[in-house]
Amino acid sequence: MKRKMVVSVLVLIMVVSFSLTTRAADYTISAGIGLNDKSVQYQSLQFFKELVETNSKGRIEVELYHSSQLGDDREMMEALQMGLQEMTCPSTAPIAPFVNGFKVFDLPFLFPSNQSADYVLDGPVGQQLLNQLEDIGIIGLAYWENGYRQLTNSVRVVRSPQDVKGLKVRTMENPIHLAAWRTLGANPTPMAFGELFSAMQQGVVDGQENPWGTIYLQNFFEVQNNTTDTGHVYSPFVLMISKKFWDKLPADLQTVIYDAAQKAKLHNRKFNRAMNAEYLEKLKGKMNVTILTPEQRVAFQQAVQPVYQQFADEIGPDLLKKVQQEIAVYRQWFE
Ligand code: TK8
Repeated sequence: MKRKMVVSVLVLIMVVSFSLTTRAADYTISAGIGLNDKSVQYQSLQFFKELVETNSKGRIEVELYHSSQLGDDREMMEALQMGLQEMTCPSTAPIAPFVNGFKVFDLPFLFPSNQSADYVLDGPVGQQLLNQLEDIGIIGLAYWENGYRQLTNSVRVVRSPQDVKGLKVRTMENPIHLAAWRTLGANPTPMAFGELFSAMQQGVVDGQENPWGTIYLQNFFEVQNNTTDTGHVYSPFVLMISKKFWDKLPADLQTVIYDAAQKAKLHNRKFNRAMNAEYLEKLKGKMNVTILTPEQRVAFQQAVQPVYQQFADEIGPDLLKKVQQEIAVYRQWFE
């Protein structure tokens, strides 16, 4: 009798633990990005996943997809709108065709530092733009960091706007980026990130622009031999989630996700900044790296200045002014 009881208790424990470990989560999040699994962005998503799965006590499961496995930035945003995919994290540039105000961040040489970008993005203007995503069926959770973009090309060393003339440069799918490169005399082509490597390899484009981490980790140096630290645009990422999915979640799980997004933002910015200088050093062994003097950078800045005039109305003069005022406040008090 006693022995029988021990056996049945053991069986019961086995059954319960089996059903606990195999029990599917209540909700599954598929999160996709364009960068590969070596990127800081992917590592930050892994941190996010761990927080969400732990803090939801397994009720939410997060599956990660890299290298445009689920589509490019625009396609993934459309999938979020339709509720076919739960999360993605595009640069703000491909968001601008969906929510106009995001164009403000595409203006060249807008943010003088990472910290001034944090100040604006985490402040009321940044939040107001995130809120506008709701109108297109998306919840904006947090700004992560892609970072300062640098030019690479396979034709010549670039030190001045003159050197850019005639270069076929791939840009993100964004009118201000196109206009800026046109103003410099380049021959820009918008293209999804997933097609970029082979386009460079096949000579469809001569060059592209992305942060050091992307240039290094995506092996762009294999098909590009020159790079210049133009730093012409600070590119934010937006971690976003489908509103269709969000609205189905109980409030406590929404809090778990929102909280993890903010903590992963800190992880993302910290490691992105820490790694940036290291990736630049590594590239020095693989490409001709040109570091501009302050005067040389000013030449680029002045050359693209007409883009501000050109797009002020489209962006909304009030929004632009507000962003510029916040940057000025940051510089006055924190630099
Ligand atoms: C990855 C993109 C990428 C961006 C680009 O999907 O397209 O050049 O900088 O990081 O978001």
